[in-house]
Amino acid sequence: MPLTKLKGKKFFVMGLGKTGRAAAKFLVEELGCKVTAWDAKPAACEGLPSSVEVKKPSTIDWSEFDGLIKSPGIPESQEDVFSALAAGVKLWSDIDLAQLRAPEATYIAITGTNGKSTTTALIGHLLKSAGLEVEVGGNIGRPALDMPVLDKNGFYVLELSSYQLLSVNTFHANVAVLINISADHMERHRTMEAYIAAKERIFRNQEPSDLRVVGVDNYELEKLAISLGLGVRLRRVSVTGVGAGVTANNEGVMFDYDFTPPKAIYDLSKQMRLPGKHNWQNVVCAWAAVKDFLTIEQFIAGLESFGGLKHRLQRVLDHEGVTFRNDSKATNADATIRALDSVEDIFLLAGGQAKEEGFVPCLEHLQNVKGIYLLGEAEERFAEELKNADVPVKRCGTLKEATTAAYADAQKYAAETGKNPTVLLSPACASWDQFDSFEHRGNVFIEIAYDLCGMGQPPEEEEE
Ligand code: UMA
Repeated sequence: MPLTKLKGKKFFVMGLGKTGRAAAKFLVEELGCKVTAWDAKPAACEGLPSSVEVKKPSTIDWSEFDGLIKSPGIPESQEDVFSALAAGVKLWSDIDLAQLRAPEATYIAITGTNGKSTTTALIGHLLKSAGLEVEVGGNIGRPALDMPVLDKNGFYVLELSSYQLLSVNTFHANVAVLINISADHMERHRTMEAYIAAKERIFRNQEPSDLRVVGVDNYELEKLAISLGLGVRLRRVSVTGVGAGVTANNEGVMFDYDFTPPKAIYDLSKQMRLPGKHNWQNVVCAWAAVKDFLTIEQFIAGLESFGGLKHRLQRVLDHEGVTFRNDSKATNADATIRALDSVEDIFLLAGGQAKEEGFVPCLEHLQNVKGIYLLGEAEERFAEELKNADVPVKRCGTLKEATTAAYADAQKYAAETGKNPTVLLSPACASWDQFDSFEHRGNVFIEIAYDLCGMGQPPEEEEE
């Protein structure tokens, strides 16, 4: 459908976070639409283009409207959304509009429960480092309509959440990647079947010649891969030895079975930026997604120059045999388990504002942990949960105290064993008791690490 068909139409924009603001601006400035908008927070309604009318959705006559764009976080079952849809107003996602605006570019869309930001950033980096024109956005933090328009030579690499996928309408991915699936966002989707159905929408509107990349290590996704049918382009990927087109084995060696005999592409155990099996799954998915556009040499060069994502097992610095890693994004036990299973000789900083499950799920994953340093509101609860663990636990109160104590013990351990221990911030907690956000907590940790090692101020990070 040409975008011109939407020119001058009447749209309601519900929720004025990043997505809603970018959409309102685009509709007014580029399509000359009449836009009415609303956000439950009064401050969010400020600073919009002057022609935008701000009006509460419950007071709206929906028969006057042609289209609705809502923030991904607002559920389809919300009363106002329901009223609009019942009145025949068409729901659009910003992803649909972004593609209608730049229809000739190539779209690589990535979803999954875990690792989708890393995979998205990695795919973007691989293509960029091969000299291609690339924009990276979506759930990773940059609304699709904030990205510049690319022509037929350009690539959009979009992380899509289940929330965003529920609203896509005309969007069509040239390459769609579904990495993995496990229960998440159940308060919104209610059942696992509904959650998988939302994720499956990434394949919506694809032509048989478009590419589907599916991580078949989950039984549910193996079933889904089969249901995509014969005669479509499908690359199955695995890191658990399941027969697939692209795999990594237990030692981290990537194989591509499209070659005869299967070709060993790269030994992932040799790179330190993306450690652990869960990251290997991201890399294998990335290769499956980009291998039509890059040579193996370009892929390896890009992989080796990828800095990793900030706050996700980020390697901060190495000093006198001790490594500091920032995994501040690990705001729940599941995420911390992934870190604990990926790194050796760990001096772990944990605690903050605890989630329902507390630290308990991590207790069976402490084999690589040499000491635990607790901080924040969760300190007492975590200390109690850890009382029978076979690991020394120190209560430190603050991130600074915890990092200082962990570093001192890690230095001692390095000197005694000759090994390379890691001071790992992977808190299994939200940050809001002592910090503004997980990003803030991670940045403070980086500063403390640099300070402790006498290395001055950390360098400005280049965002992928
Ligand atoms: N609001 C209402 N009425 C409601 C509910 C919300 O008016 O009933 C308002 C809120 O006051 C707020 C706005 O709607 O001002 C929604 O803000 P938001 O932060 O939810 O949305 P955006 O700023 O547009 O951010 C969204 C994604 N957020 C969500 O899906 C919740 C961002 O993903 C994404 O980066 C951004 O679009 C750009 O595409 C964040 C996220 O948490 C990182 N995603 C979830 C996840 O990764 O698990 C899905």
